[in-house]
Amino acid sequence: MGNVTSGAAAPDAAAPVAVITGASSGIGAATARRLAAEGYQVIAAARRIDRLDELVTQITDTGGQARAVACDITSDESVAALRDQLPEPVTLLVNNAGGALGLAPVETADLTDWRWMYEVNMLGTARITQALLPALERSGRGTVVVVGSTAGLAVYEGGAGYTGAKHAERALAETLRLELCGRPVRVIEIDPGLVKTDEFALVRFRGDTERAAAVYAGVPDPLVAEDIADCVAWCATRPHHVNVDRLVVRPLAQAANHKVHRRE
Ligand code: 8X3
Repeated sequence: MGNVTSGAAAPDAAAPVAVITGASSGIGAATARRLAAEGYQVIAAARRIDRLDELVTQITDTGGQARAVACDITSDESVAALRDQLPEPVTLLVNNAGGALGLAPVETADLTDWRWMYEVNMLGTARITQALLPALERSGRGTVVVVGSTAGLAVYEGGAGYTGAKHAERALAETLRLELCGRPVRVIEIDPGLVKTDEFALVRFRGDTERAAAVYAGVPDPLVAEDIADCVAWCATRPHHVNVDRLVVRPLAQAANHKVHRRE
């Protein structure tokens, strides 16, 4: 897809550039707002340009710098078009785009769903990371953040497609860190547990609002998108020699993937 760019505050050339994928909602949008507040020149990337435009307006209205770029991370052409219009230096890439589809057991799961999850979580992250690595390295102080999931650390029934994709994404992040050792790009993995956002569960259950609501039912204070944005901002703003390899973050009510306290 050809990329559409819109919205811009007068750019402060000194501000470091942060590219955030999946920025049209949830964790991505919250991260865009937070990084803009931290002084980054935010490039908000996602497929839905109308949602990005709203986000950019919010950010610029509060004095931040942001630009929206329509980008589909499953497309080579779209990612190349994004790369070719980035100002430099690009110091931060937040790989947030991803998602889950379905919760069917291995016996009956639709492998088309699995293919989609591998495309958006693993290959999408790989594609844009490959494209932006030269610019990140040229900055002399690059950071790649991979927003993974606790689903990349353990498995659960019905989750093989998603946990498989998230395990793969974690392997990508770990491998990249090894390969870049000695070069000025750090790789940080943030693995959230239960985060209540508008879309994650709704997408997983294809718009079934009851099933989506049940994911969070009775859970006191699930994490929200801003909690993860806070983690991204904290990791990204450490001195560049400090590499937080992996941050696992869950709500207090979730001791492990399967161990969730719910009020009656
Ligand atoms: C979301 C966490 O537990 O729904 O990435 O797989 S879980």
